[in-house]
Amino acid sequence: MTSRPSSSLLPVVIPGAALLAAFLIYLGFLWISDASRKPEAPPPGMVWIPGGAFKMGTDEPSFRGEAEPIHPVTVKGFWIDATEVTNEQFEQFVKATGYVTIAERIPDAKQFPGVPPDKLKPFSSVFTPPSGDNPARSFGDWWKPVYGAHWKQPEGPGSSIAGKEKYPVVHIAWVDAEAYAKWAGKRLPTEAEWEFAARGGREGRKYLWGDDFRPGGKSMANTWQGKFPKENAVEDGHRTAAPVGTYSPNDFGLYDMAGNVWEWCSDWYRVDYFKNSPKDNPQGPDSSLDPNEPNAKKKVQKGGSFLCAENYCVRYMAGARHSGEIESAADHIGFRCVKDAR
Ligand SMILES: [Ca+2]
Ligand SMILES: [Cu+2]
Repeated sequence: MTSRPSSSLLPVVIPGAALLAAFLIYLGFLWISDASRKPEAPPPGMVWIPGGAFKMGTDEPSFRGEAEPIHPVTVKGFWIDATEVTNEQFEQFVKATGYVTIAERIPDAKQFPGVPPDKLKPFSSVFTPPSGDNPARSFGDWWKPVYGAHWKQPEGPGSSIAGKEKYPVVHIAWVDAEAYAKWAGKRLPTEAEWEFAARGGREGRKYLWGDDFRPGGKSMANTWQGKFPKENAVEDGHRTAAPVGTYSPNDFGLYDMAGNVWEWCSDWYRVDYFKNSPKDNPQGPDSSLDPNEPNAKKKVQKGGSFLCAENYCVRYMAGARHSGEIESAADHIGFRCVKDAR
């Protein structure tokens, strides 16, 4: 017969060796439960980003303080798409759900006061290099609203995505990206997660791959070479978007975290957020504020695009950020998703 321990045995003094053993078992339990948070099989096309600490933001003078101060942040582990969401992936979503993107919908008259009803037709913004002696000083000089431009017709009526299955989907508003992520059982990354993943576990680098923009003369990202917005030297081989994964991956194995297309994050955009961001797993502010567009509801975009040039935007640099109105799209805006471990 075995006797079961009675509660009267519990208060006995545990010898030091037993205490140590209990502690080691406890540590082992912590290790197992932590490891189990990472699913055994990677979701297709996704890469595990182990959690960690990093210094977020940049004090590069060209960004006029919009990504300052550089501040310490920690994120938990998560899965992230190795590439930007492609046309063929987005097409599966549309086929399955019948989803209609913002760029394909008739604009809300309330958002376009003064525009006559016959002009309120679906449109999106297409980069159009200014011609001739147009001085091209502000974005209105190169962003052209094009009726009928959307993800399936990136340059407008007559254009198509045939043969562009592996190109990043573009003309995606934040609302569209969010809808896709939900359908895919994923979510949009927080800005902190996105930047941690982009930096590839490296610190203090000017670019995601190092301090030299073209190491050994090799293009590391799809950006704009030459004088924006008129002269694109196309030294990297692509005038507009490039197929995902054209350039070398970062140290986490992620492609196009700099250049190609802008990528939406889940955070609202506030220019001053980094001044009081929490340290652990920041989720962004409660609402957006861009002093230049105080009435716009804006979310964060990261990574820069094929239009970012040394003389103009430079936001392919590590730590840079940008923002966009949640219902506006353009031909240099796409996204990728993340997924929590089970
Ligand atoms: Ca390029
Ligand atoms: Cu840019």
